[in-house]
Amino acid sequence: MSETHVDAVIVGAGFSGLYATHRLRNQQGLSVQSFEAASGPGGVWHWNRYPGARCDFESIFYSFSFDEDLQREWRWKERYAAQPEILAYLEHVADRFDLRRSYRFSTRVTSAVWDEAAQRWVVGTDDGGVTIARFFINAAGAFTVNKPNDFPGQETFRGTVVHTSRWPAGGVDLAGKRVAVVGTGSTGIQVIQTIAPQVAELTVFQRTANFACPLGNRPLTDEEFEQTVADYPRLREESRNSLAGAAYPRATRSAMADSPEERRKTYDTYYDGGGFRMLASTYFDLIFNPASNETAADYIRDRIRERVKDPKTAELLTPKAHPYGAKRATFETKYFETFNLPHVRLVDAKTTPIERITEKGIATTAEEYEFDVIVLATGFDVGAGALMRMGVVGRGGRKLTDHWADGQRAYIGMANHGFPNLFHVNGPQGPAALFNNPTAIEDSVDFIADLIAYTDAHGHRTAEVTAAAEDRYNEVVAEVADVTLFPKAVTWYMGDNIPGKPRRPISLFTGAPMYRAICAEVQATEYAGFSLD
Ligand code: N01
Repeated sequence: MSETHVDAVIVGAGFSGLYATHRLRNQQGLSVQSFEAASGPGGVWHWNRYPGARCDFESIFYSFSFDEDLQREWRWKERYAAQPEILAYLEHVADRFDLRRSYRFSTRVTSAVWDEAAQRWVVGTDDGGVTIARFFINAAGAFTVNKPNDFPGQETFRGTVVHTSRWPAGGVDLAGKRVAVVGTGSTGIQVIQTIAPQVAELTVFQRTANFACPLGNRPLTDEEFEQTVADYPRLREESRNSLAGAAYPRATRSAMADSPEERRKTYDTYYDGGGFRMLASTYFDLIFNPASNETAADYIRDRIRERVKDPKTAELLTPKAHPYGAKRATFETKYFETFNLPHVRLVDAKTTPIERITEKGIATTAEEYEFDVIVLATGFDVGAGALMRMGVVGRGGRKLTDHWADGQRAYIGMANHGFPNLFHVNGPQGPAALFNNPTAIEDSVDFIADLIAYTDAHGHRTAEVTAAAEDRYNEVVAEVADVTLFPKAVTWYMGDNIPGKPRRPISLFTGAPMYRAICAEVQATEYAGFSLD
């Protein structure tokens, strides 16, 4: 395959890569070569086809805002879209903006090496191609690499074992089967509540109970949709200036300022109100003040106990080990009632951990269980895991994996010293853990595109963050994390779910407004923290 020369290589065809391709090629007139390992667009929504996969941000927020016609014409069917609808939406975006022609699908980037003399990235792919680019855009996503398998013996299992993020496109036959689900995070909860009615026996292996709250999904009426479209300019503006990047009512009071009766009323309103409102719209200090947090945690515990009939099962499902919200908030639809069904049982994988997968099923330290299908909902090596596997080598032969030996980090989530002209969309230490992703992605891509335009307009060839700016930002991320309750939990927010991964906040835990203010300040000061040559 011959060498191709372009302005920018973009890796990924999820929300990030599609918008980066559109912005740089269609709006900025750059030549672009985009790559995607999957056979089509979609990113996480291509891979995560497990039963019940659905977004827990409302469709009207979890969507692009960059094109008014697109906003008007895509009629979301449900308040919270399911995976097939989001995938169809992203395919529509790819077609509508003619993005597919810039992509080589089913193609992995295997090397990306900075050529100092030419001031170019030399990008190798597994189809044997070499692409030379001025800019390298990492839009490969944060939930791309699965958590490594904890359980030996998987190859001996006589039934089917499947990780939720590699669910076969043709599905897995679960009807009348004895099924195990390992994991009760966002994914496990969605799978459990969805498959329970289809299977003969369902056994859930739970290590940590979860503060799941009702999602509040339902069909979106024509009236609601039309009203939203008419109101979009305000809603999008408000979203960008709200903590979670979605226009939820803003919490203005401390939980400590209310009486127990007033708090109960507030939590009653938002518990059933849907999604992240329970965290974002009740009290502003839930994630800072342990006493305030405990009031919400207690409320949710009470609701779980009310909903689960068997007191022992209810106790096991009641979270006690971490503050509410310190592990990523999860949402459910009759999840707790699932455990009232006679064919559903809960195994305490904390007290009796899973030791291995056997020929017949799963062996814990206490017992061996027999299954036909084992579903692993054990999560991801969250962060730039995909990029870490692309063989990235920067200035002076420095490997990105060495640069990140103590943990992944990036100045404003977008750039690393020693890796000129390489930018991450929503990368490590960006805002994405607390910021509705499509909106955060648009902000990140717009910043990168503006920086490239500025670099070109001023006759520079490279933009590279200084070591001092990267270090200082890293300190800020740690300082912010320390005033929150996130470090009090064992959580992927801190890298804890992967054995041996350095403990470091995966994100800047300020929410959208402060992160946006930092980026605006960097832009207003003509890219403070970057050295332009
Ligand atoms: O992964 P997780 P996920 N033995 O890491 C358990 C996004 N998402 O795929 O908590 C037994 O949260 C683990 O137990 P513990 C969202 O951001 C979004 O569910 O470590 N159990 C936990 O219960 C989410 O946060 C949507 O003790 C083991 C589970 O596996 C992120 O993706 C939908 C174990 C893993 O939970 C990841 O969610 C779905 C072991 N050895 C996902 N190892 C939306 O709605 C792990 N576990 C947008």
